[in-house]
Amino acid sequence: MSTLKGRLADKIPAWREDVRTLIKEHGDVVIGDATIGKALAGMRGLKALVCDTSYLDPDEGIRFRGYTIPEARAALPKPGSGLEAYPTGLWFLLLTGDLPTADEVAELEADLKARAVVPSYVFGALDALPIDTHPMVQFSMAITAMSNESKFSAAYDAGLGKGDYWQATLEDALDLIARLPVIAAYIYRRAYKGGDRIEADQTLDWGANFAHMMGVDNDDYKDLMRLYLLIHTDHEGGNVSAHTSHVVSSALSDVYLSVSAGINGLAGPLHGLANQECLKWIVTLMDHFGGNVPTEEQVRQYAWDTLNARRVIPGFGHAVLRNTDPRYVAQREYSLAKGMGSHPVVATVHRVFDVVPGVLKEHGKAKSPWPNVDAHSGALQVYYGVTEADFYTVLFGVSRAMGITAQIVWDRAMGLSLERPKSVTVAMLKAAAGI
Ligand code: HAX
Repeated sequence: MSTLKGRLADKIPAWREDVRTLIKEHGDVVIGDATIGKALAGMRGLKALVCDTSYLDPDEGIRFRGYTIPEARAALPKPGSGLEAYPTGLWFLLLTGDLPTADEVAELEADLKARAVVPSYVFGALDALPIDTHPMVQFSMAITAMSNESKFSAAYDAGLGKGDYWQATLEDALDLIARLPVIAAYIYRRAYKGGDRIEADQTLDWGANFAHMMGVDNDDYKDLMRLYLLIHTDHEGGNVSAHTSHVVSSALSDVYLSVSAGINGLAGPLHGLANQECLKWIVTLMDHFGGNVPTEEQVRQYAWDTLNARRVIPGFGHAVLRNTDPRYVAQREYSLAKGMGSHPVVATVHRVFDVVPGVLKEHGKAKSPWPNVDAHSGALQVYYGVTEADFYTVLFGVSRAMGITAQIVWDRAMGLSLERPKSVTVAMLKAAAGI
C-alpha cells in the first residue's frame, strides 16, 4: 500500500467517527440561516456544506488544511532551493491533512508517472472534434470519455461495499490526476502548435512535465507552472466547480463524470473562464489606447465604459472574498520578484490593480472591488509566450481537479448522502413573507 493510501486508511476511521457522532447526536444543531434573499440569490453565505480540505475566510483568503498560501509554499517540499513547491505535495496535504515529506512526494510523483497513460481512444475522440472547439469543451469531453476506465464503477458493479468506496475512488483520482497534464498538453499542441505531440520527460515532476509537454521548455515557466497549479487547487466546497462535482459525485457517479461536470462549471465566465476573459479585456484595453501600457486615466475611462455597457470587469469581485485574493497577491509578488513588471501586459495588469478597485467602489455595486486570482494569471502566461487565452481555463482545470478529487475522496470516505436539498415555490416564499 502506498504511503498516501496508508495514511488515509489510518485516519479515516477517526474522521468517520467524528462525522457519525455529529449526525447522530448533534444533527439538530443550527449552523446557518436560510432566508428568502439567500434562496433567490445563489445561496450566498448559506452554511450548508462541509469541506475539510480547505476553508475560505472572506478577509484572509484560502487556507489549505490550515495553511495559508505563503505558509504552504514555504512548508511543502520543493524540487530545489528557490523553486516553487510541488503541487502534488499540496494534493497530499489536501487529501490527508498532513504535510508530506520529500520522500512522500517523491513516492506520489513516481506513482503518478506510472499511471500517466492516456487511452488512445481519448486522443481519437479529441481528434474527431473541430480544431476550433473551445479547449474547455475538449478537456471536459476527454475526462468524461475516461469514465470507461473507472475502477470505482467496475468495483461497484462487482458489489463493492460502502465502507470501501473511498479506496476505489482514490484509485480513479490518482489515474485522473496523472493523465490530466498529458491530455491538456495534447489539446494545447493540437489547437495551437500544429498537433505534434511532445512525450513526457520522465526526469521531470508532474507540474514541470506539463510545461514540457506544452512545449514551453523554460525552467522559469516550469517553476511558474508549479506555483500556478498549487494556488488554483482548492477553494473550499461552495464554489461552482467543486460544488457541482460534489453534487454529481453524491449520486455515486465516478470521479471522471464528477470532475468533468465541475470542469463544465469552471468554463463559465463568472468562474474559471474569467482568466481568459480578463486577458482579453487587458489586451483590448491596450489596443484601444494604441497598444501601449495605458495611463491611469485611460484605465479609469475604459473601466467605466465596461460598467456603463452593463458588463462585468473580469478578474474583480468575489462571491466570498472581501479583500485582495491571496492567490492574486502570490502572482503579483512572483512577477515583481522575477522582474516581469516592465512587460507591457504585466505592467497593464498592475496599473489596472491601481485603478479598478477605486472605480468599482465609486460604481457602488460590487461587494468586493478587489482582484481575484484570474486578474493576474493570464499576464504571467503571456510573459512566457503562452498567449492563447482560450486555453487558460484548462490550466486552471488541471489544478482544480486536485481539490475536487480530494473533496470527493473525503465525501466517499465519510459516506456522505446523496445531495438533495428541498426547493420551494415563489408562492410559498410570498406566504412566508406574509404577502
Ligand atoms: N464588475 C462589474 N460588476 C460587478 C463585478 C465586476 N467585477 N463584481 C460584481 N459586480 C456586480 C454584480 O454583477 C452584481 O450586479 P447586479 O446587482 O446587477 O446583479 C453586483 O455587483 C453585486 O454582486 P456581488 O454580490 O458583489 O458579487 P456576486 O457574489 O454576485 O458575484 C462574481 C461574484 C465573482 C460573479 C462577480 O464579482 C463577477 O462577476 N466578477 C467578474 C467575473 C470574475 O472575475 N469571476 C471570477 C471570480 C473568481 C473565480 O471564481 N475564479 O475562478
